[in-house]
Amino acid sequence: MSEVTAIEHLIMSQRRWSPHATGQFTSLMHDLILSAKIISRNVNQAGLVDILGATGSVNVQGEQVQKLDTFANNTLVYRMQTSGAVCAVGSEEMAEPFFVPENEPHGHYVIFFDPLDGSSNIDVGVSIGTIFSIYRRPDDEQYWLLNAEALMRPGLEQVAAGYFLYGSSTMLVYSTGHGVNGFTLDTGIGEFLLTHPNIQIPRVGKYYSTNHGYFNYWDEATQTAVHSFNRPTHEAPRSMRYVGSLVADFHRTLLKGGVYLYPEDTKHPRGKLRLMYEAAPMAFLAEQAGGKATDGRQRILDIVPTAIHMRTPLIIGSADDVDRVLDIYKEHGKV
Ligand code: AHM
Ligand code: MG
Repeated sequence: MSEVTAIEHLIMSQRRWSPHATGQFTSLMHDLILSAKIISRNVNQAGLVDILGATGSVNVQGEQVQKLDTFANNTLVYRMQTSGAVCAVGSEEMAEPFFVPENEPHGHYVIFFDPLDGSSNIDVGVSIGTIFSIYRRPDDEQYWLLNAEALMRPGLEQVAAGYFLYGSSTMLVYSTGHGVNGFTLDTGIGEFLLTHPNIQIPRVGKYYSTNHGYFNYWDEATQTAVHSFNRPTHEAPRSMRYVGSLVADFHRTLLKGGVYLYPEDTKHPRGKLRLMYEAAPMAFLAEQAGGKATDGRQRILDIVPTAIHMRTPLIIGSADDVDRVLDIYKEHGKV
């Protein structure tokens, strides 16, 4: 136990390396981690909701029971808003970003999150997660000029990104642009401990991951790309894994390698996933771990958002597997 590294210790020691650090990022991460611990506790009790009181009613403590995704959003927004480190917050659960009033404690960070990704999986006990993406407000930007448009920055400008996975254990995987580290929550001591230092995604993976049910909605290029994994001519077919929670599917892809595809299809002409709080943070992690992320035409991190809730196709994972999809797209004249 004496040799373990706790996340808060790591963040503090990294702060000492940066002479200009103001402590705002440390404060932001502290409040983000606290939010995730609170969400994780509630996710673990999700199955008890029926006996403790259904959504919308009052539980035995006399508290209003909220839907878990609303609860996760409220927890994160409140913690970020009061952290003193943040000037704006964008969330999948909010139509418009929230701007911390200038006369209240605020800092120069902007955070976007998907508070509870994969929430359709809650009722069936499957892993879900919280995804976050952090930007720094340019110092020369006038506070009163801050509006939704000013927040639409390409993913390559992220200063940090990551996710919390609420699975068989609760994990935090994040990067500040110097590689990717993974931490596991030790519930006994309430700390995230470094369990996966310097994660590197294998160049080629064991799995491919996509919603096969949409096969007939895909264009020929995507159908051919997927067939190259499950009906290859010169190698054994890959195993398919698809949970339907981006955090869980990406986490497996990051650790074991392979490719995750949520392409555009006739039902989702621009893809389903959201650029700013799903695709961009995962792309940041994938690249930091030596992998790739594309929408099929361009690098995800280069896309300049045109709307806070903009959707994008996503092909992400091992560099060689993503390249294989892009090569097939090129052969079909898609790129
Ligand atoms: P959500 O943010 O409403 O939970 O939706 C996003 C989820 C992703 O986690 C997952 O990869 C995808 O939707 C699954 O979609 P589908 O059911 O179409 O395969
Ligand atoms: Mg989501």
